[in-house]
Amino acid sequence: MPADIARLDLANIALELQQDGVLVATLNRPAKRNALDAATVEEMVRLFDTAPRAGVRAIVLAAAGDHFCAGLDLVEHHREDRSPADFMHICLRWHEAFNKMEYGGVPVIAALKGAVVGGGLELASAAHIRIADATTYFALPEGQRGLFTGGGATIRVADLVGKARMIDMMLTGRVYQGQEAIDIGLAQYLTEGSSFDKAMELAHRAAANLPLTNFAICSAISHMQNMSALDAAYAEAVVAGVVNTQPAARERLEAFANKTAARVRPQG
Ligand code: 1HE
Repeated sequence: MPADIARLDLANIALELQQDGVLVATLNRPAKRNALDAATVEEMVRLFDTAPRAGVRAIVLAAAGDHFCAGLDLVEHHREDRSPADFMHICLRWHEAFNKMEYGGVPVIAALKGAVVGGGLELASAAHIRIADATTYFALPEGQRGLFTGGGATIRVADLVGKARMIDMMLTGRVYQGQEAIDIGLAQYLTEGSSFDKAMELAHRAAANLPLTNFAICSAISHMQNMSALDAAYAEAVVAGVVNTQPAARERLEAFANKTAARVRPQG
């Protein structure tokens, strides 16, 4: 394991680095259904800050126990009895972690199971690929708890499912699961077996791409969504100028030119 990753020494997220640079990061508070306390969010800030510079080529975000993540640690929140300013700063740290995740340039693939609710859905929505299994369900119970989303749902969940569905989820506590969750955009894959196995398969596939290409895919697209179409087109040209002329791509282009590279074919 690269020294920078080993040095992280996280208590609530277990790390395992595989040979091809796929890092398995497992939320590891199953007794608390992986609820996000302030300490875990700080660990995520450090992890997603470090991984892009440590040669990590893809991250599988997994969870111990039956549930991916129960969202904000409500017990801690109750105990701390935070002021508005305190909780604003907590939310800013969630944004720091999730922005580093979404914009960091390393593919993050979330292996979802059980509850993906509240802040757990905010976390999942910052991943680049979400995989659900038969046990996975999505909800925003903040409305029922007397709370509001604070970890980016108004941006990312609304982006995935649309404003109207997000408002309905919050007003009524509506739960989405199975094929319907896929159909509305909460996840891109629904597996019959384990979402973790599928996440590993996709992570290994993504890790075989050139890192600079993945950097562009996993940061430029998100940045460009925040720009005007005019600015995004300009930025796209600049990014493509750098990525599409990288020396490491020449081998792949040569393989296509001399007909040794795989062709794109329909599946099955
Ligand atoms: C927790 C949390 C939590 C469980 N904070 N401790 N999120 C929610 O409203 C979800 C709240 N949680 C639940 O609805 C359920 O716990 C689950 C559906 C996730 C799991 O149910 P279950 O029956 O497996 O577990 P449980 O018996 O409810 O909980 C087991 C333990 O996990 C228990 O602790 P224990 O010490 O009594 O054993 C629970 O207290 C603990 N636990 N969920 C703290 N969320 C930036 S703003 C974001 C806004 C939000 O995310 S609001 C939160 C939405």
